[in-house]
Amino acid sequence: MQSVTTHVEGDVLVVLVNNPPVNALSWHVRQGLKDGFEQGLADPAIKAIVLRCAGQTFIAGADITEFGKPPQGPDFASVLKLMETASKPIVAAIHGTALGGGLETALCCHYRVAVPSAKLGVPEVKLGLLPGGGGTQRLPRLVGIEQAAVMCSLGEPISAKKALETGLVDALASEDGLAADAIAFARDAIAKGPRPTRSLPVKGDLAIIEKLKAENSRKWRGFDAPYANLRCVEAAAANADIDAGLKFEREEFMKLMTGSQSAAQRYMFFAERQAAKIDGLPKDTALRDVKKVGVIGAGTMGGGITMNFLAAGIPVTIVEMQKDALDRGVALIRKNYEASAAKGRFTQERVEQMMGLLTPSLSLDDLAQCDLVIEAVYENMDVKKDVFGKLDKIVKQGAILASNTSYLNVDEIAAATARPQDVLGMHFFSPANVMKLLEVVRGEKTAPDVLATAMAIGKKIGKVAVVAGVCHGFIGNRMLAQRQAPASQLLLEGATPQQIDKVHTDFGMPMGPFQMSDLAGLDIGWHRDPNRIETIREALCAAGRWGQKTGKGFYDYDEKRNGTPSPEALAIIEDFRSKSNMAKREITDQEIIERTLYPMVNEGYLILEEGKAQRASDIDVVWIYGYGWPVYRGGPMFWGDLEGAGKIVEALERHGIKVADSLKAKA
Ligand code: 3H9
Repeated sequence: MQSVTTHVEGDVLVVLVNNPPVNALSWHVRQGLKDGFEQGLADPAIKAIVLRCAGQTFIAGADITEFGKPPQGPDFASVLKLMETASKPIVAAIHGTALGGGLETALCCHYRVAVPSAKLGVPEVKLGLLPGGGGTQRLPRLVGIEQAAVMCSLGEPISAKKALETGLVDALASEDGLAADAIAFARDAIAKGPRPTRSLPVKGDLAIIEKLKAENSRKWRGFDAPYANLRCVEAAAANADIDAGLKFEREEFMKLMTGSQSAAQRYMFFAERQAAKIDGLPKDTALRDVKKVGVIGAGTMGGGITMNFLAAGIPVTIVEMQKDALDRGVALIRKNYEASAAKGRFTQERVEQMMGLLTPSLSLDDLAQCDLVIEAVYENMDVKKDVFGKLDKIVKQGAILASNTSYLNVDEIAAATARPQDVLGMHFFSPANVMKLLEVVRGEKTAPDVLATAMAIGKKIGKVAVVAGVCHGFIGNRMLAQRQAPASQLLLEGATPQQIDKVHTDFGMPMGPFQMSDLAGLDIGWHRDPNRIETIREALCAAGRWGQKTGKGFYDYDEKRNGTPSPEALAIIEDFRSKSNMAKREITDQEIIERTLYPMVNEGYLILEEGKAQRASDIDVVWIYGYGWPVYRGGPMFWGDLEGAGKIVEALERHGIKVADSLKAKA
């Protein structure tokens, strides 16, 4: 199959790209475009050219799989130049998503028409890049500095309607008549002639640049690409000569392209898509129908889980044992939705629509007709087994029974039913309506179609779902334990919570181990006996320092929950240390990395050795979407490779930590 074909419609040549799945600009597409446009320009009977795409979408960008490989075919810039300087008008006919290099190709056409459902954008920043095909220079000429700065630095696409308002497209075509409408537009353009974007002046106000930096300072912490995008937009304003701006853009693009941040973000793009694939499962495995969901538990987790399904238009029956707990849970769901509506995220009508899909209940019997039931009760094996035993008797055959357990053995839970093939774990992360990660825990007896259905449901409710095997804490929490335990040990040896947390936040994590403990609550799992003190955590709990909820934990908190170092907590730690006869010593930041992050990498290797994760990149997806590992570092496994297996093994052995065989083999 040829990826670019041409056909003549009277005096118009149509250049048609057909490179499934997303019409990426692979080398053979660039070659085809060059040949197609040259053909049109050389033929005196052709007066105008239309560029259109077959399939789902207009060109969705450069072919990311080609990055870093030896170049083939004509380079992108030369194809763009051929188009922009063409002597005959070229019209881009846009449907689906014109993204990145795709939109840049459209910008080098002289006119653009789009169907109303189309979306247009430059998402390169999400890959740690910038639109390096002239996007940062041509967008400010067409849509102005403000709109261009927003599009380049945030990477969100805009609708065709907005594109029309801003001048990015010249006309809207009818949804089903793009081919004919674009040809008609091209015929009209013959008289007007070509209108190269490069010939337009840059308009707009640079004040937007500082505004964007101020508004996004938290979100962009540690990232290079948003700032590089803004520098290029500034260069567009500073250089009336577009070629000078293009040269600057090229230099900035190459810096990002060859750096580790973009390598990590591009890796994550594919890792996320790979995670959806289940090894050994035929692609055409028939899924079970999930039209009605049950959630047991209306606490923070149950409520958050419920919100995902309501937002996806799936009715939920939520069950609690006590009326006041049920009422509280339902009221909280409403309050959360109303807070979002107040911020303008959606309308009050939508709030009512979603709440209309919710059925509160005090009886498990009301779950009988559900296709999927998710249990989110207290984290205790006996309680869970009791719930599953009851569900087995109540819920219709063929339904999927899932536990939201974060640590417990899913096989043991499944054994409480007579249908273990229908049981698995669906582990959401708190807050469950916000966090994107879903660990789907495959039990020993989980049926393939049950697993596939849970993964598909995850996608439907906007999660990134990852398959995990049964083990204590699955992928994420199992690795987390390898960070938290040595962090506590480092306190005993002389580090402060602030020092350890700062190493982690400087690394790019949203919070460090002790900030996280304070958020979760230090009293979780505490025996509640203030006279029994065997750990620093127990000493803090005994002093009423239970974390953020009591206004004090490892840190002191104000009413807005801002934490500051706590002299009292430090004194408690000092006291515990001297009672433990531990000598205090200087701990370096490097030692903190070696003892809290390297063991996580090591644990990742063990998880793979035991087959509890399908692939290393799945582990990285878990850490990026479940725990806020900085995406520009690509997850612990990717980062471990960058650090070097040899360096990690040497450090782990120096600290007396047992090293996974597969990590050792890599060193
Ligand atoms: C760029 O353009 C740089 C230039 O500015 C400068 C150059 C000098 N390349 O997401 P899906 C694959 S950077 C290669 O599941 P959807 C994807 O891996 C690029 N492959 O579909 C998947 O493969 P598989 C700027 C790509 O319908 C399959 O296509 N552009 C590319 O949910 C289906 O993808 C972007 O960043 C690609 N560019 O969403 C846009 N894109 O089936 C990136 C996708 O084997 N793409 N694949 O797993 C997207 O955002 C979404 O794919 C899109 C479709 C919205 C288009």
